[in-house]
Amino acid sequence: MKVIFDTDPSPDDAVAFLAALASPELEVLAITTVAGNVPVELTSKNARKALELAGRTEIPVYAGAAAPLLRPLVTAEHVHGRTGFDGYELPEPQTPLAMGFAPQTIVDLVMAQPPRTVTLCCLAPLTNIALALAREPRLADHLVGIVLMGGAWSEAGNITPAAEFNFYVDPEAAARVFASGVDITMIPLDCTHQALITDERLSMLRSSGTPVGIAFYHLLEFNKRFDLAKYGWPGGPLHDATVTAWLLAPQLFSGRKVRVDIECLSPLTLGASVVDWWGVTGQPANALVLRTIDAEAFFQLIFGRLLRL
Ligand SMILES: [Ca+2]
Repeated sequence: MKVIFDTDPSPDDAVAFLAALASPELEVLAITTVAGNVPVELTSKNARKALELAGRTEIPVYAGAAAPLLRPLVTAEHVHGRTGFDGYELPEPQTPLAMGFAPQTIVDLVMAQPPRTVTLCCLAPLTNIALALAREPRLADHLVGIVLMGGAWSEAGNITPAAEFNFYVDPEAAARVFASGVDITMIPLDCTHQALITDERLSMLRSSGTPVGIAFYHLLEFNKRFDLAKYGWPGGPLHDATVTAWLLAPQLFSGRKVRVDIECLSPLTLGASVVDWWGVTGQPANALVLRTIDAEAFFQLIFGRLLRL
């Protein structure tokens, strides 16, 4: 299965695409970066740091949008530190960025492949994807689909009481993606909040003794401090890696095809994903929304793959 990862690396993003690179089932065509957790210069740097750590510098990294479609950028240094990769010192990347603007590159790479052979894996605000869909109207039909981490139903929000971070940062982009007709699998907070990085799970990484394992032990340990203080849980969620797990092992999840719309007007609930779980609107479904995950099997799968690198 051919995939492109669109990402704003913090460590959970990097786990998602590195686990994919270690998986023979998936062929990663490119990594595209966007502003989100930190500005795009830093997400582009973090993506290359992760690839260099894993010795996979043949994977091109294309930088994309520096700001949301209509709004000023909101970032999440309070979670991931100033660099987005705080907690472990990785060397400055030596690999240059690939030439090209991420949204156009997504169009070019997907349209160069046979129809319905490429899946977009979206781990960040959806700015690049909305721009790509606008640049090439045939793109939506040419994709297998989009698998994205974002939104929430019963878990409501994490950046505001009503909204999840990726949708909140660029609600207009999210709204365009959900209105595009693309086959969407949405992995919301309802699902990722079940996938907690407990000390026991984290120790898998440290005890591996590999450079990748040690680095991600420390990077995820740093994230955990914020999540522990905020939620009081035994570990923080490994949000974005659920996207890779869905592609490798969909049997670990359950969900429902429903209508999802994104709030773009209300200041109070901006970026909220309105999930019609009970079908009260009668509107056609536009996304498969996942709500449960087998967390133990998920960590065995994802950390197992990561530690192959
Ligand atoms: Ca992300």
